[in-house]
Amino acid sequence: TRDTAIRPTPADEARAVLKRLGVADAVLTAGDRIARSPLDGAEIARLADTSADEARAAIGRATDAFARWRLVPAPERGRLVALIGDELRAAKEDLGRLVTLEAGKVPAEGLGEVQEMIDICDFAVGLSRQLHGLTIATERTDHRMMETWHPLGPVGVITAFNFPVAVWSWNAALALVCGNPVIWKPSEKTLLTGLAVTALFERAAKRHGNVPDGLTALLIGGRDIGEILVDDPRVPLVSATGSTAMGRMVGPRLASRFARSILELGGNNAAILQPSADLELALRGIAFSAMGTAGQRCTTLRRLFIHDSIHDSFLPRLKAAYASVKVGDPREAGVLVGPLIDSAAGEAMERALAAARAAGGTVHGGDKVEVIGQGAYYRPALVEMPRQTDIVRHETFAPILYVMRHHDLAEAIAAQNDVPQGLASSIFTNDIRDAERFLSASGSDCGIANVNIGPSGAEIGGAFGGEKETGGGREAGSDAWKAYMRRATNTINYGSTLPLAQGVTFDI
Ligand code: UN1
Repeated sequence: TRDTAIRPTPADEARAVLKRLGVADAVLTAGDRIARSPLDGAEIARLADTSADEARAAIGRATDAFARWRLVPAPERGRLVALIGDELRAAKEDLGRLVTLEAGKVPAEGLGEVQEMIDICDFAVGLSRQLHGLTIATERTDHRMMETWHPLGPVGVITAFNFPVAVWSWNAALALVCGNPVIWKPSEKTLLTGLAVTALFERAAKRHGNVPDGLTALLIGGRDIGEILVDDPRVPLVSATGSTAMGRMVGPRLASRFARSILELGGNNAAILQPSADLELALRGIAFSAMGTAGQRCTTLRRLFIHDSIHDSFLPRLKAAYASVKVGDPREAGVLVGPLIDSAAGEAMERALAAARAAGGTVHGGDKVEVIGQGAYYRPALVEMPRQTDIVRHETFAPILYVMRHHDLAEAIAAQNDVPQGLASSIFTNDIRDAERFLSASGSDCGIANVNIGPSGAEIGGAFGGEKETGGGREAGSDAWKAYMRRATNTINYGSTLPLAQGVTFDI
C-alpha cells in the first residue's frame, strides 16, 4: 500500500529504536548470531553468543550477588523493581515498538506486553512488604512455631519468542523482591528485546545505588547455553517457558539434581459455547483469543465446541469474522493479525491444515499472504472437524481454530479435557449451572478456567500456568512468589522444660 512505501524497513526502524533504548551500536555487529524481523524476514543485527565460560562466570557473579542481595531488606529490593517499573513506563512506546518489530505483534499487543511488565512490577513492589509466613499453633507449652520465607538463590529464566519481555518480567520482578539474582536466556528469535530490557534494568540499578554487580545477566545462545543453566548446581530454580519438547528435556534434568522448576509449556486451549450464551460477546471473545497474536500465545484458543442447537447459526458469523480480519504488516493501521515468527512456523501451520483435511476437516482460510519480503503471513484458519482427531489434540503454534459440535455439557467438558495439555479453558454461557459445573472439580482440568471471556489474555494478578503437559508451574500473581523462596519452619521453646512432640519421652 502507499502507507508501506514511505515506511522505513523493519531493520532500520529497529536499530533506531534500540539506540533510543540504550543498546550500543557495537553490540549489533559484535558476532554472527543473526537477529531478524518476522515482518520481512530480513536481518537486523549480528550478535555475539555468550560462551560457555562466560555463562559459568555469570552464574558465579550471580552467586556472589546473592550473598549480598539476600541481606538487603525486601522493601529496599522492592525499590529496585519500582525503578524498573519507572523505566518501563518511560520506555513503553519504544519497547512496545521493538516487540512489534522483533516478535511481529500488532502495536496494541506490543504495548500491552510492556503494560503487563509494568503491572507485575507494581504487584511485586507491594509484595516486597508482604513476604509473610504463618504463625502456627503448637502442641507444646511455652513454644512458638512459625514459618519464615528466605531468598532461594540465582534463578534461571528461559523465555519464548511469543512473550519476549513479559515472561522475563513475571519471573524477574518476583525473583528480585524475593532476594534472588536472575540469569536470563531469551529465545534465539527475540534477542534484541532482551538486550533492550537489560539496558533498561541497568539504568534502574544505577538509580537504585545498592545493587550488587552480577544481580542479573543475559545469556545469548542456543540450547547449549540453556543447558548450562539447567545443569549448574548453583542455580536452585529454573523457570522455563516454551514447548513441551523443551520441558521434557529440562524438567528431568532439573529433577535429577533436585533443583526446582517452573514449567510453562504447551497449551491446547478450548472454549465451550452453550445455547444460553451472549453470542455477540462470545464472538468477540473467540475472535480475539483465536486470532490475536496470530495464534502464537500459549493461551490461544485452538478448539471450539459449539452446542448443536446454535452451531448452524453461529458458525457463519464466525466465518464472517475470520474473512474480515485484516492480515498484514502490523505497523499498518487496522491490521489485527501480523506475521508468524518465521517460515518454519508457517510450514508447521500448512502441515497441520493438511493433516486436518486428511482427517475429514473442512478448512476455511489459512492461505499464505504476500506482504513484505520473506514475512510468513497467513490468514487465520477456521477448521470444521468431525471429531477431535490427533491433529486437534496436538498444539500447532499458529492461528488455527478447530470447531466441533457437542450435544451436552458433560460431553463437551470431557472432550475439552481429553488432550495432553492443561493450560487455559473457557465457557460462554448465561446459565449458572453450566458455569459452575465447568469451574467445579469435575469441570475443566486446566490451570485457567474462565466464564464469558476467552482463554487468552490473563491478568498478572492471578497465578498463571497449567496442568498435565503444560508443566504444572505457576507464575505472576497470587502466591506464585513462594516458588522463588525457601520456606523454613521454626519452632522456638521459651520455657525451661523440653517437652517432645507427640508426647515422646527420652529421659537420660
Ligand atoms: C504466553 O502465551 O506465553 O494470558 C503467555 C495471556 C498472557 C500471557 C500469555 N497474559 O494471554
